[in-house]
Amino acid sequence: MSHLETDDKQVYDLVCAERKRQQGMLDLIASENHTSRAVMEATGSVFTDKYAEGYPQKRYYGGCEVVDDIEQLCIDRAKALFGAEHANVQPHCGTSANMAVYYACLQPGDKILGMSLACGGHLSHGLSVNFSGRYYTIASYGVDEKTEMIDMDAVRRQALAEKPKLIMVGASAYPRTLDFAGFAAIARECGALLVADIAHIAGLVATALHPSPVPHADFVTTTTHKTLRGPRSGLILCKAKWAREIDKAVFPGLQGGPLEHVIAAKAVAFGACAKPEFKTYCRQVIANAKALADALASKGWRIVSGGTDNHLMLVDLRSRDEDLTGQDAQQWLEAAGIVCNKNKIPFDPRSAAQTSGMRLGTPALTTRGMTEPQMQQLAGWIDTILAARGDAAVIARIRGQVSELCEAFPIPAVR
Ligand code: DSN
Repeated sequence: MSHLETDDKQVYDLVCAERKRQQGMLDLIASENHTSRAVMEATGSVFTDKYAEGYPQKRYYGGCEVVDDIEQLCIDRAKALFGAEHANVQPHCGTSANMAVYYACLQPGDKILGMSLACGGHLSHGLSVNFSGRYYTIASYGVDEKTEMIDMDAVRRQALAEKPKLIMVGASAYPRTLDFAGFAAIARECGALLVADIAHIAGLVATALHPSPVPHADFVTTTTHKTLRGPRSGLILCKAKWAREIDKAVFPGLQGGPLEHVIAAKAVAFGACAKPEFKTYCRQVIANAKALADALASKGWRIVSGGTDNHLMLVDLRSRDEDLTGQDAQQWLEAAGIVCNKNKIPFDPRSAAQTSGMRLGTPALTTRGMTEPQMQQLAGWIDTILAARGDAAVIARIRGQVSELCEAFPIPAVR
């Protein structure tokens, strides 16, 4: 980054500081990952200069012959990766992908049945302060109080009673396999459209390590920067019959010029996801999550729903210490170089600012090459820090060990 260093030392120094922070800490935020140098190079490419409102071969600007090729390549790779009939690669993020789907097939006031944020859903699935809760009528399903898993019979009963126009399946903090075929049957029975938001599990879906919603759902939305390990962005897949409506909803409905540099980077990521080594990576993501969950459980930390089927877990902090909040846990672990996020657990009596849980995910650590032995080590450190209630000497000792582990497993940006 010699040009950045010469032209704007202040920004250069901040980029270096962030790279150093990422390299020196263990990222257990379930929605984050470390991209390859190739993805970063595409993101930082000359495509950032180009206006390309419209779609390949139908643009409102001249000079689009090369962006047409890159966007078409990205579309083709997305369709092939997921076996989808149509792909729109222009949404800037997962929320804008969901917004475009609603815009394409709903009228303001129509009813959406989605998973509540309190039980693991997402803001854009109907939270009152989000656009989704403001412009649509929302009904929410949660998880069963005993199993902490989605009860498909309860969802069916609710769907038949609420008669939503659209059912949303997908979550930000749900550690179990989603029954897309079951949701599709419910949607058919009550005459609703089905949207699957696979933002968290897209990599696992692309590698057939989680059942795919593509054959079942009218629309599939995702981010591209979590388990897919691409740039920070979004994607919509849909049946061919919805292609025109979706494309119109994204542009000119909700967005202007697409970010062709990010689309180029998505093409790189989708290309990488189609390689056998990506499936090996995703297998290890799941194996690491299981190893970490098992190791924490063996130390007496209750894992919500009793375990994990995917890349993340929720830890009920009350199981070892009634007074321990997610806020405290996040702060103490971060001081030791372990970054995660506080998270409400189902039926949590505490607020979202405090929480009784923390969410841990393994995509980023697995990208660094970590496997089960490192997960055991990590569980030990987490247990020790939380048991010591953030004791400064304990944190300082473990911070040193975390730094050594980080050095042994560099992030792609410093390899
Ligand atoms: N905010 C993201 C997460 O952390 O799960 C979801 O979009």
